[in-house]
Amino acid sequence: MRIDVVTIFPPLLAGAFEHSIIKRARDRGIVDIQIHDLRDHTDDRHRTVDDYPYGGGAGMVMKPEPWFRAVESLRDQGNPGRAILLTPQGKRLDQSLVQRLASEDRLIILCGRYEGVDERVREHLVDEEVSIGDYVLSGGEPAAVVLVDAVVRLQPGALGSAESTVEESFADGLLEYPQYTRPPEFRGWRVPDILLSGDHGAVERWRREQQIERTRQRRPDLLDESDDVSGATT
Ligand code: 6GU
Repeated sequence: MRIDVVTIFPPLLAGAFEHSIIKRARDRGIVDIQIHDLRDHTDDRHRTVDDYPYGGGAGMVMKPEPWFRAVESLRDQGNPGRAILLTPQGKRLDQSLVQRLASEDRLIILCGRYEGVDERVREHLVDEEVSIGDYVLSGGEPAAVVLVDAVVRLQPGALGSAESTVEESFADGLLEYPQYTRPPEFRGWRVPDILLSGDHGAVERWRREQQIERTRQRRPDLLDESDDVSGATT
């Protein structure tokens, strides 16, 4: 998969893609991630990317020309990809949207700034607008890190076998069960006996119950959407 990210703050993104699972996926050739500076697509001495809003009001608006030049120059390289604008006005990201985007063979991610992007970019350049949740970020860059991480870990071969088990259990729409490691007692707090029992069937049943109970308490909205949670095998 190829991912291009266009931003006015390339250094904010570069480091985030040089560690852990994303780095390994890049090293293995599973994903090709390229970061581009929007200002390289301006033609004035000050490399201007924003201007005052028509009609007045606070804040600046990102100009259309640099975005069109940047994305069109990337598309000239062949594969048009899917252009995604990161904005709080977009569709809210969830795992099913991540899965759909992960199945594209190229994404071009545009990091908008919070105050706004000229509407012609949305209407005539971008294929889709995405938000990562109902809160305000100063720009799309942290959202790009979130989106790229979520998409890359779904690429075949990106995860080791230990990591992919975790992925499966969120895929059923439930929160994770409580995890423990050694020591068996820490400051008087003991690991639940059942986990030390060696009874694998009992451990599995306990974990399932914990997942359901934890989801009921913290995220009842997920239970409505999740498939049959009974664990029954007909
Ligand atoms: Cl994608 N951008 C900004 N600026 N704020 C956000 C967001 C994106 N998603 C949630 N808040």
